[in-house]
Amino acid sequence: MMSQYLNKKEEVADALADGKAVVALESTIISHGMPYPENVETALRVEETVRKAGAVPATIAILDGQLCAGLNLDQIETLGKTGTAVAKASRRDIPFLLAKKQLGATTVAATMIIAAQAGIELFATGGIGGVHRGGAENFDISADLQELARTNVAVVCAGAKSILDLPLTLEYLETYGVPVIGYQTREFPAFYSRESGLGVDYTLHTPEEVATVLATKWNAGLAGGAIIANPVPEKFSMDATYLNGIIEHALAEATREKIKGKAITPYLLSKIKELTEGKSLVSNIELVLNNARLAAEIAVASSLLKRELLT
Ligand code: PSU
Ligand code: MN
Repeated sequence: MMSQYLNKKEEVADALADGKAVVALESTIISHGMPYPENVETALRVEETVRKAGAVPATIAILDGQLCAGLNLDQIETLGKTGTAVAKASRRDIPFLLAKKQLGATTVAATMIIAAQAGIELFATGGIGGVHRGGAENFDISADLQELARTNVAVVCAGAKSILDLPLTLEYLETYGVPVIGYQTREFPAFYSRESGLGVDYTLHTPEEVATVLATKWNAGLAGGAIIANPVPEKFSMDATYLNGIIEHALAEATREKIKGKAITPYLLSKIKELTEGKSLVSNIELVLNNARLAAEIAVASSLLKRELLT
């Protein structure tokens, strides 16, 4: 459902009205996921990658009391420069930020909500939130998972980081009926590494195949999103054992410093970057670009499919 707060950038509105391919992009990754200026540079490269693959990018954020689908350069720059001082906005935060006309960087969950209102079906990001380690006791389960269960947007990601409990995350997604598609892989990728040792139920090999399955899901009246898990390119894949050591270290520091709730994911991301001496940032950037390209290719295939069905 569209709300009175929705503001589609003209280019995005035009593309959607013409049935052209559009890809949604999140903004928490800009303000909380990477340091300045790499965050702004990456956000712009991601938009450029989407364009090169034939789709229109719509970076999403909350600004001036509006749910914005599509940002201009100044707005992206503001999000990147303000960094973690921007409110990290998930579903529960949206009404406060709108009412108070405050700046909000949207998580996967909030980006899905706004994308769905705008009529955008494809969304590219780095990694999704999930069930945190110890989740069975501390109940720290990202709102991203509930959103995937209810909102009709497909998320292209490189899996999830092993800062999370990946087996529990996959169990949760199964319970809530969220399809997890491995793109040219039988394994659920672990963000920085191509492998996690965990399988996916379905493997698809082309953007057209993915577009067909997504259209079939929604045409069959099955509400909710889907995950298209696209492994980091081989060249930028990091050694899982090395990373697990780093992650254990980062988690121990988070516990010592009593970091909890919405602060834990950004804290761990910056700790990992510090402990890998910046190497994790390089693979983070490359996997986001890789996901943006695939999301655009799927969006193009979806738009062709809809045209064929119309003619
Ligand atoms: N995982 C990453 N990078 C990120 C995030 C997650 O590898 O930037 C961000 C995304 O915006 C995701 C959010 O939606 O963190 C999840 O936060 P939480 O675990 O608090 O729900
Ligand atoms: Mn949480």
